[in-house]
Amino acid sequence: MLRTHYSQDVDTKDYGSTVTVAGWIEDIRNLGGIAFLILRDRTGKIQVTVIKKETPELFKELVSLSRETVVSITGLCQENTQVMNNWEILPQQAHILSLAESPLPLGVIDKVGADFDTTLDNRFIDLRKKENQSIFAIRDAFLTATHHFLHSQGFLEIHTPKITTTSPEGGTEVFSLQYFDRKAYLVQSPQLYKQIMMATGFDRVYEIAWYFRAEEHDTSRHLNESTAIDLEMAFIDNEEDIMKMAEDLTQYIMIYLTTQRKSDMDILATSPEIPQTPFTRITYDEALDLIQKKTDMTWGDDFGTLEERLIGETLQETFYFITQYPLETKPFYSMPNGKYARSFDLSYQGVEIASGAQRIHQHDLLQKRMAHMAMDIDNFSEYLKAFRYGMPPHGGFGLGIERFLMELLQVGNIRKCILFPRDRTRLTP
Ligand code: AMO
Repeated sequence: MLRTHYSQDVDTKDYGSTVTVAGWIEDIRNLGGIAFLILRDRTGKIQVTVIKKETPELFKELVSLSRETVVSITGLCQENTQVMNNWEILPQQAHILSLAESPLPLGVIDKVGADFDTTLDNRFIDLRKKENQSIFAIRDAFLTATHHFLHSQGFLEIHTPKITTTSPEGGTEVFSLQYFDRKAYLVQSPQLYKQIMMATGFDRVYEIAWYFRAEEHDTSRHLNESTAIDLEMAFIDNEEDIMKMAEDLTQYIMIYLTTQRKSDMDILATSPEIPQTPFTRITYDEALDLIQKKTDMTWGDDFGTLEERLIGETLQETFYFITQYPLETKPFYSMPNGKYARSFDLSYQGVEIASGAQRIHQHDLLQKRMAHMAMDIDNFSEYLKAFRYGMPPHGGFGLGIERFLMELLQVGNIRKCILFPRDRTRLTP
């Protein structure tokens, strides 16, 4: 293999021997008789020191290269406590693997930042920046932690269809598409399928899911294509069982990230605290009381971004649940409890990162709720069928991966936490 993982593969035993390394030329400092090339790969950077009088041809070739050119360099690995990593390479041979055009559409180490659209337009370069590499290393660890934890709790990972004929989370916010001679939609969430799975006997399932939502929002916390941890579990007593799973998962993820990804957290200058469980729970009514004087919201309205922030600021808690929402603010599948739903939202620093509920598992009640909400029941016949032949009590939640990361890493915009964001105006790259 061509590439050497610098910081992982080279150590003191290599001092004095010939090694081959490969990567992107981040910077070239030519001082006339000596030049320093900074070479970068996923694991870090190294210095290549080229001395004109020792290798004149190579010197000429290397100093003429453009930034971000990909090279492979073979040379002597030499100890030098003056440089990063305490060693450098004195090159004997170089291969230009891919010459970068100049000027770059986006700099990797430039001090002057480009505007946000330019960074997203040139995402393949933007992702070379170490802060961005850290975001996605943390995202990867976030998913690893999720898999560990949920498997330890007996969950089975599933994949459900993304092309469908129904829209569980509200009728208008769907992307439609032509499916041969029929009209179909991209799913807003795996909601209906993860519930159908509860009728199969797989009583604990989860999916790293895609959400496709044709919402017109153009905010720093909404995407039109986002991902989530979606889980569903059966034989629950009530929504409290689901909240317990959500807080335990969250705590596990936070412990995992702060131990396994400490260096990436440091790069992003964040050091989150491990939350204690149980998280604070306040009801919708209590939350409304807290902010009553600061908002003109009335009972039955859903909390918006502003209200969520106000509640967060007033409560002074990192993670907390808001429970018992008015039934009419929640989707048809939420289990009623008088005029409330057995539902909850999980907030992180005043931003909703997850929502969940105990679901209605009784066929007739479900049909009644759908009729009450003026839904086209025929359209949901396949879903409803799963409730007629043995459906245990169940519930679950969906936790937005980008929302969680955005709050955890305090990056200010959700688009930074997904590789190629899709928003109101952005469909490329
Ligand atoms: P909900 O619609 O609240 O619930 O979504 C769950 C979580 O997904 C994230 N999320 C989004 N993130 C970025 N951009 C968006 N447009 C977006 N929409 C949602 C949020 C949110 O808390 N089926 C239910 C979940 C369940 O009850 O199991 C659902 O989809 O973090």
